[in-house]
Amino acid sequence: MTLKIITAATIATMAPATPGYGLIVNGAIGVEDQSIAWVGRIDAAPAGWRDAAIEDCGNRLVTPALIDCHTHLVFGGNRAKEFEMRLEGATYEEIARAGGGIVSTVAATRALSEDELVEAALPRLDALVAEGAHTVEIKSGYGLTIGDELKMLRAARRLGAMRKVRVRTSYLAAHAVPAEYKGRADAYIDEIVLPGLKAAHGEGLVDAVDGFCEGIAFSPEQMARIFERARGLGIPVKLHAEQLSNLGGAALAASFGALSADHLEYLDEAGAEAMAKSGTVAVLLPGAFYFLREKQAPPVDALRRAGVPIAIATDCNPGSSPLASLLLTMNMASTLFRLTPEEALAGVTRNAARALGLADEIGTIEAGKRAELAVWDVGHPAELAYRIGFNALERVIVG
Ligand code: DI6
Ligand code: FE
Repeated sequence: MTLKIITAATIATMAPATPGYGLIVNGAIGVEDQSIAWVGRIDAAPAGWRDAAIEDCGNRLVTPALIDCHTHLVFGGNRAKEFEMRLEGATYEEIARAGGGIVSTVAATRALSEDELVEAALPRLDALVAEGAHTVEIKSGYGLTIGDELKMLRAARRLGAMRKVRVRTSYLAAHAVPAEYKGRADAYIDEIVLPGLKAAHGEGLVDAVDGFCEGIAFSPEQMARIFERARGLGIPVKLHAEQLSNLGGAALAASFGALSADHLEYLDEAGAEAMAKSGTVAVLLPGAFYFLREKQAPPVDALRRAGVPIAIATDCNPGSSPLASLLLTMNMASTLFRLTPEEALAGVTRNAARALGLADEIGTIEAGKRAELAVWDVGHPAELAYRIGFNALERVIVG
């Protein structure tokens, strides 16, 4: 049994019971066998810990290691060309309807082998890790055949083994209707999405089932069919909902006890209340809002009033959010969505853990959680959301 004490000038525990960041000045974290045994002031270390080894983080801030709970990190190619088209006046939806958009990344992703997908995604993962991320969710959804969806999920799992990060996978075959099924979304669901889910689940590749509920993608009725199947297999669900219009996707997700509903720019009061009732986390994605120059911000006040936990994530993807920085995501959440720096930090720690079904394991610095910590060269946690293009990470401590 190894006992270790980690000390720092300030610890932001993000514990829900403590107001604010759960700050402890001259703080210490007792770690036993990879887990947090106690947290408190160094001068209050429990008896029995007098001889523990001490790792002193000095005059720094310690937070929970960061969590990116919504990414499409695995894909082929990029969409810089489309970015140029948008600058010449085309909209995201127009490009999607003209056969660009998600479907063009599908062609580029199908063309790559599993090895090549891993190689393409690794620099993006490394960018997240360099800013203190230790848990990253990765979705499929650019394969859209059973084989290519499985290939993406296997690549995602391999990324987790190549770096010291926990990767959680989401099956997102209901991301777009591929060209070969144009106008036949229901057949695509029956012939690809549902059998692909069974195959991916059988290989242990699915931690959650996701979908894109939107006019350019799948209807709530179609998503419900997929969620029924997920429920039958005992897999939790989440949903891209209310990003470009309000189809009631969040309420649908909530009716299936979804872990999260994501985007939510067009969410209404009733949707927020449904999410609160089911404990569904709102995952806000300021990178996509910024990059698509959306005008309608998500209803943050309605979410607060209803008591919906708010997470934020990069949505790292080639089309709507080519963003691989959680620190910039925090800054954007504050500047664009008016989240407080404290809400932004909770959004990439405590609430992001909950959006992945990992709230019992990670996301706060509390007894019983795993010791996964980020050490920052800053004096106060508000500095993390405040700076732009500046990485104050000193190190990550795991276990
Ligand atoms: N919503 C998004 O913002 C991304 N996927 C989704 O369902 C966009 C993905 C892409 O454009 O490639
Ligand atoms: Fe997304």
